[in-house]
Amino acid sequence: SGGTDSAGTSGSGDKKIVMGFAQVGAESGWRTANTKSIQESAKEAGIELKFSDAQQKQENQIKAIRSYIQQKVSVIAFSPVVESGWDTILKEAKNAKIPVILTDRAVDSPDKSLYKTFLGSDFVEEGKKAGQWLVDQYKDSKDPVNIVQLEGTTGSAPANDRKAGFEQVVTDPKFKVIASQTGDFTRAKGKEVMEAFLKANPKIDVLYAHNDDMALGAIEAIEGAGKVPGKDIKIISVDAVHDGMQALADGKINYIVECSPLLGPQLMDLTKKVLAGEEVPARVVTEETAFTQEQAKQALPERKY
Ligand code: GYE
Repeated sequence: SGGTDSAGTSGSGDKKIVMGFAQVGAESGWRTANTKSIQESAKEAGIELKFSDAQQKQENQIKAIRSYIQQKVSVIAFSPVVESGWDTILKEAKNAKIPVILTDRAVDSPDKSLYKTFLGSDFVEEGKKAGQWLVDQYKDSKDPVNIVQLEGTTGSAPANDRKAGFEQVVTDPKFKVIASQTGDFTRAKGKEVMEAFLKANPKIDVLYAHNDDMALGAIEAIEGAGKVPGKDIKIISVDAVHDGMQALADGKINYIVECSPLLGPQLMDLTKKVLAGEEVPARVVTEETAFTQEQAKQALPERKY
């Protein structure tokens, strides 16, 4: 290819690429699969990976990114835990001439020159798919439908967008969101918040959980309250990780919108292109589907996460 890449070496690939990756945490099955995908694909691509887990705290992610800048890595990739508050650290990376690639979650910085590209799902679309299933499911009913919502991490792109997409589609006034609270994308919190919802609300028809893990925690709460998940309370969630798909096949969840965590190979590919000075699209959207209970039974044996 020739030319000079940002690390100042010839483009022939003789200098090792070092990636600093600032992960959100290990909050869910999705995240575990995502981390594995990134680690495995870095190895396969011959990219040296420096990896940090921020335990869902923005300040830890900022610290990790700052340390990657000091270590003069070739590229920084990260999944921003929340959307806001990244401009300063992104400017520091830009001043140090280290390209940044966003994966999985977006930032709301108006200055798009602060990062090279954003690879990940369309979370609004996911919320719409979840809502559409609900609308279709209740299309012949005139009775009110009481919905509770378990939101993802407050301020995160998937929580904001999955909520917004759902609201865009679920517009009929018979649908009532009677309670909505964050469960921080974890099983433990999903269970705890669902227990509180059940205590406060005698009639809950539907649970919309922003990820499978919160739905799985909520299932424990529902069973603990003597109700049947998937029947007494219909459940919709997002991700389609293995345990979620199993619960769907078992009839405890009714519908799951897929969100793929397998972003590693595309991330390594984009990294090599960026460092070679090639043009990359500003936005790369992951391809996804959704599953009913019957489809989950069929898909389960082949699932990779
Ligand atoms: O849906 C959830 C995880 O950002 C898409 O984060 C990701 C979300 C995923 O904790 O399970």
